[in-house]
Amino acid sequence: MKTRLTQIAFAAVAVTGLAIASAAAGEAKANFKVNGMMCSACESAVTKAVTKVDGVKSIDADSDKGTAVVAYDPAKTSEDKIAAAINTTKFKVQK
Ligand SMILES: [Cu+2]
Repeated sequence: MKTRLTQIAFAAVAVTGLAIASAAAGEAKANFKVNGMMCSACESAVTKAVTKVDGVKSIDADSDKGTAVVAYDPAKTSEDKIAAAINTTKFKVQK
């Protein structure tokens, strides 16, 4: 009986934790294919441009994969706006 109660308590904590995480997040993720990035300087240029967009929380630009994974607040910005920011650099989003 005691074990069972403990399990229920743990489940309650887990569910509450999830709810808080998604409420606080207000977060969406977009994965862009970006043409032309060759090295870390290219990644920095893309990162810098995307970081300027209000609502962007994080970006992981990877020149090896040719991708930029961006976490953002969908209430503040959109995939289109982030793509536009990437396109202001010499690297272009591949559609
Ligand atoms: Cu480069």
